[in-house]
Amino acid sequence: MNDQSSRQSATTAALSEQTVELPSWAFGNSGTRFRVFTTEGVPRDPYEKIADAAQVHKYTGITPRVSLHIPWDLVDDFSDLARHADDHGLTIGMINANLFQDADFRLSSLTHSDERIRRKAIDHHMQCLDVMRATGSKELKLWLPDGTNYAGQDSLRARQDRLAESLAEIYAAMDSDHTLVLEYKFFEPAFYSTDIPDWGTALLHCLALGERATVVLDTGHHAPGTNIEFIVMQLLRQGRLGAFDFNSRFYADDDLMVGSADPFQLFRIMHEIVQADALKPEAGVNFMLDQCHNIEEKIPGQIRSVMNVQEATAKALLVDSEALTAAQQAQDVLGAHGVLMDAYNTDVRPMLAELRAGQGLDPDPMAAFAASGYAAEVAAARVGGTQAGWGA
Ligand code: LRH
Ligand code: MN
Repeated sequence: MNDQSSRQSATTAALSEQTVELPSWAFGNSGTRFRVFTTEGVPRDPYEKIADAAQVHKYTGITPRVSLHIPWDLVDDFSDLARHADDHGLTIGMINANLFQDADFRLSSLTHSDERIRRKAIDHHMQCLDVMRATGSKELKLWLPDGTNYAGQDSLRARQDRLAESLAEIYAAMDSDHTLVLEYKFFEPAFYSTDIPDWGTALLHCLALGERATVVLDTGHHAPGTNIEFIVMQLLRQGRLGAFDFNSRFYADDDLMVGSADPFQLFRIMHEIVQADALKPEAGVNFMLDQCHNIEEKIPGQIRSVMNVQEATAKALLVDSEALTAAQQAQDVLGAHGVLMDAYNTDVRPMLAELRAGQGLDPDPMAAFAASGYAAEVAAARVGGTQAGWGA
C-alpha cells in the first residue's frame, strides 16, 4: 500500500468507520471558579442535551453516542431516555460516576478511612450499573478525585489498599459484558497527593481487577511536557487503553477543544493509534470528548472539536508507513521525521469535505449548522426552567 492513491482510499474507508462519543455535560453551562457564564438555549435536562448532541451527529455523521454523567443526568426513566436517544439516531454511551460533588466525599470517597463513606461511594457505582442496565450502556467510567492536600494527612499506602478493595467490589458487581474504564489525573481537586495520579497507577489497579478493566486517557490530565503518545502506545501494548477523554490545554485541566491548543500533539496521538491498528471499532478504544465550552457556543464547539479529531486522524492515516519504517530501520533521523511531517503538513480538509459529501452531508458542518437556525430555535423554545450545568 505504498502509492498515495491507495493510501487515500484506505484513509477514506477508515475515516468512514470512525466514531466519536460526546459528553452530555458539554452542552450545559460550565465555567471556572471565577464564574459560570450562561447562554440562551442551553438544555435544561438530559432530553434536551441529547437533542443538541443529535445536531452534532446530523452535521458530522460520526457521533452516534452520548455519554451521561450521574447524577447530572438523572431522570425518572432511563429506558425512556434511551428511547429518546434512539429517536434522535443516538445511543447512550459511557456512564460517568461522580465522586467529586457529594459533601460526604470532602475527605475522599473510595479511599476514605471511614468504611461508611466508602460504602456510600461504592453504592453510587451500583446505582450507575443500574443506569447502564436500563440504557444498554456497557462502560462504567470512574474518575477518582480522591487525594490529600498536606503531607502526613493520610497513609498513601493504606489509601491504595482501601482503593483496591473498593474497586474490586465495584468490578465484582458488573455484568459479564460490562467494562470498567478507570481515569487518572495528576492533580486537582487535591494538591499534595492524588490516589490515581498517572497511567501506571491506573494500569496496576486494572491489572489487579481483571480483563474488563481498562484505562481512560484524558489528554488534559498530565504534567506539562508529558509525552502523551508514549502512554497511548504503552497502554495499547498492554491491551488496556479503554477510552480517551479528548480535550486540550495550555496549562492545567483547561478542557478546551481538542486539537485547539496543540494540533500536532493530537496528530502524534492518532499516529500511535493508527500504527497499532486501534482506530477500528473492534479494537475497543472509545474516542470520547470531555470538554467544557465556557465562552464559545456549545454545539458549534463540539462540531469543531469532532472535525479536529477527524483532521488529525486523516493525517495519521496518510503516513507512508513503509517509508517511515524503512527510514527508521536505516537510522535516517531526518528522513523518518520528514515522512511524518509530510503527512502532518497535508491539507486533509478537501478529502474530508469530499467524504462528507459522499455521505450525503454538507461538506462544511459548521456553516451547515449555523444556517440551520437551530440555535435561535432552541433559544426561543427553552424559556423558563433551570439551565443544566455547573452552578445550576
Ligand atoms: C475530571 C474529568 C472527568 C469527568 C469530569 C467532568 O477532570 O475529566 O472525566 O468526570 O472531568
Ligand atoms: Mn475526563
